[in-house]
Amino acid sequence: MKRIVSGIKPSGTLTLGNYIGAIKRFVELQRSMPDDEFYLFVADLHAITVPQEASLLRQRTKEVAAMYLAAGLDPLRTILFIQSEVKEHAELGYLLQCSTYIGELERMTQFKDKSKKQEAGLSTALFTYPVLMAADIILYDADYVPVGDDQKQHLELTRDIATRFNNRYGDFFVVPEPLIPETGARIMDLQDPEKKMSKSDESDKGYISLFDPLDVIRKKIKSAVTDSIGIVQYDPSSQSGVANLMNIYSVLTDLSFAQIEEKYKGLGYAMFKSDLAELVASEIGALQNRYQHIIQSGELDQILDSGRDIASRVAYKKLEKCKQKIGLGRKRK
Ligand code: ATP
Ligand code: LTN
Repeated sequence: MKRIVSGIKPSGTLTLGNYIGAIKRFVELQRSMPDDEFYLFVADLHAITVPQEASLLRQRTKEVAAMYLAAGLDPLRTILFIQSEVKEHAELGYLLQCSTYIGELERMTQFKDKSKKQEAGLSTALFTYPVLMAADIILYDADYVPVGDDQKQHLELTRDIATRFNNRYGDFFVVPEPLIPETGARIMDLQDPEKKMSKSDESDKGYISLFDPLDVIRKKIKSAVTDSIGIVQYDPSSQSGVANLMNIYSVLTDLSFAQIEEKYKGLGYAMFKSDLAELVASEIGALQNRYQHIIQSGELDQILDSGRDIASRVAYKKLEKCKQKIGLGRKRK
């Protein structure tokens, strides 16, 4: 039996990028791997690496959990929990910092990008964040970690940290493999297709929120930046905007790029965008309906309580053994 672990930060509204790159994928994996175990958490400790308003953070934490379920995650087969409710994550994060080099963290492109945007008041935790992410994963001996393309480097670091620990203290952590989808691993900003669609972007025109009204979603797709070539074809180097829309189209319909090209041959962008707008609106519309049902049902708290209890038991055992390996505390008899 394999174990699959992943998380999403409640740091802003969930976007179509999160849905396609992570949430939808997770649900598909759950369907295609019926004998395996799924741990999924809301990474609230990661969200506070940048300032968050307390009541909003609490609200978003629940939103993310409910959205996972709305996307079709089976609560009976998923250990769904909130990261900060399992205190072992933070504790293992500290222990792993002792096996991580400053130079490794300085090389993380996400940190470099985020610190460029904000000069003053950068938190230490934003810098050490990938170590906490490593802890989130190896605490559960994850075999696979489904993530978007932007997390690849963090996963490589996780593998290095786990391997280093194993070399130093003897085989102890499973070294995890990333699972990055072939299509949809990096959905780009609709207004600037050179940039990743991001929930923490200042302008909301470039991203589609899973909570946007459906007519706003349609409008955003229709006004997405394209080019003057006018042919629906997959060529990310000269038609990055169209390539991005084709990615979204392909993930939502399962059509290949060649099939999409064929379908819109001689038809131009207006028809293609209009069809895509309907596809996205209908997918998100269904998601929003299920979300409303879940948020109102009161079931969510029970699911999160039970997730927390199961995850805590597993995490406690692993962490105790880890501390023994390192030589912390008194020896267990
Ligand atoms: P931020 O943009 O604020 O850094 P984020 O959305 O990247 O936040 P998370 O919420 O932690 O950060 O991301 C959750 C998951 O969604 C990760 O697996 C990430 O790789 C994936 N993801 C995020 N943005 C995209 C995107 N534009 N395309 C595909 N996958 C994405
Ligand atoms: N760092 C990720 C979110 C995240 C995560 C994890 C993903 C935190 N812990 C563990 C997979 C496994 C992000 O910013 N997208």
